[in-house]
Amino acid sequence: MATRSHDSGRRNFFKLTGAAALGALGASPPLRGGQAVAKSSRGLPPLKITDVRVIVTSPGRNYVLVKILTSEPGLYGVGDATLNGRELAVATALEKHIAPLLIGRDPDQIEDTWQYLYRGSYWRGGPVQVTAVAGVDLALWDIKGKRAGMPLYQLLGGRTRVGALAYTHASGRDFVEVEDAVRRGMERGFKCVRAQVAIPGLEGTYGTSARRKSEETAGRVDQQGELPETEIFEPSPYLRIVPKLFEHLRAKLGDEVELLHDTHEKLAPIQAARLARELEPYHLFFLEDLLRPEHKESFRLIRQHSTTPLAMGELFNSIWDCVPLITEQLIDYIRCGVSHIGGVTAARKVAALAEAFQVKTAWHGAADLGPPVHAAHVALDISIPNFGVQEMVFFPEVTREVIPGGPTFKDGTMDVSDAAGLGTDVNEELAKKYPYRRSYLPTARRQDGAVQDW
Ligand code: CS2
Ligand code: MG
Repeated sequence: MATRSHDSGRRNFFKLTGAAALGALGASPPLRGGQAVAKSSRGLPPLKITDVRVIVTSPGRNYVLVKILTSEPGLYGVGDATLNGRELAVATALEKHIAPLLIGRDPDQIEDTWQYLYRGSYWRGGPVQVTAVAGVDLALWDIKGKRAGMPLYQLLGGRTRVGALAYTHASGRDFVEVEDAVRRGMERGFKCVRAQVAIPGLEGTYGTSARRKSEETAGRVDQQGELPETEIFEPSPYLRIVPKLFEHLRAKLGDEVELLHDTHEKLAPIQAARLARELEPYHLFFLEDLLRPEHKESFRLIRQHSTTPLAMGELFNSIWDCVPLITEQLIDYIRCGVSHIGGVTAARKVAALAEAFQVKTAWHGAADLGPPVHAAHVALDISIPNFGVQEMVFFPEVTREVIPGGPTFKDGTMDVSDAAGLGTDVNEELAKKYPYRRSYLPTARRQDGAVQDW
């Protein structure tokens, strides 16, 4: 019975390779005769995750940060896992469900950890789980960069450009206010400006704050109420006013400045097709989030009627959400937020998929994504071939004190330093001074009371 001895030999082989595989993947193999398989890369000692701290703080607005500590004294990584209006759901997922899985793991095994957390949870996907995984992923890339003594963009393949073209926000209660705000953005060096105008007669319009001048709100998601404010939206007045806004801006500002607009998921497919076509004469850089994320197939209808460049994706939570729009080239810019798509590990795959279909990146860079995410955005932007444009915000001083570091802005472009890792950090002591405050994004309804996407 040769096979049997062979069988026992084969069984031993699989047992041995299994243990070795486990060892290699950061989960410490059962000790055999007291000898664990020591693993080192480039002579670096094996590393273990020793602690995971979830920091919920509110310097200016709520943020959730993940600090991963390792067995190497002083070596830690910081990631951001902020999900506006659902911060504590993500923090709890991290503290109660994910952190216990990380202790003892090898932080070097970023891809395996991503797969383990995403697929290993069986119930996969969705903004809460994916944002939690992204927070861990960002912290692990931060650690790997510090370990390698390299900034993230170098780990991702080095520079493909000197800086990332950035855009800012301009908004106003009327055309003149928006025009002035765009001019202020241009005076600050921006070559690309997103323009939003209030809809007369309607209570609150996305991207426009009745109370403040636009750049004070630039990127800032107004510190929202303890309970959601309700805005009223009607598509007809919106569809009438937006083309007129861009007609006014082109007449006053000329064609040099690149203009963008965010419809914020508010229209039905044929309304979106009409708006995209009526904006054609004003050559927008892109028109963003025309439809709800559930209506991806309806982008075909918009493409049939218009050549206005389209951007979509900040509500996507996985590369699989992006596949149909990218592979059918139904959009020109993919707009995921790195912390909402699953971190650097997921975002670089989205960028690679997009490259193959001539789709560019325009990562979602609003103020409710923390500085570590913005640092990751720019590291990707300056190291991929298919970068399009980067949304940016100026974080208030209080935020930068608690979460120091992050991209810089000069002459219309963003860049990151050569600090190892993400180049951002968290001041845990200072963070305690700004306790979490429950706050909700606004909601929206039609005039007849029906729920409308905000
Ligand atoms: C917006 C965001 O910047 C954008 O493109 O869509 O400001 C968005 O409204 C917020 O991030 C929602 O939390
Ligand atoms: Mg948007």
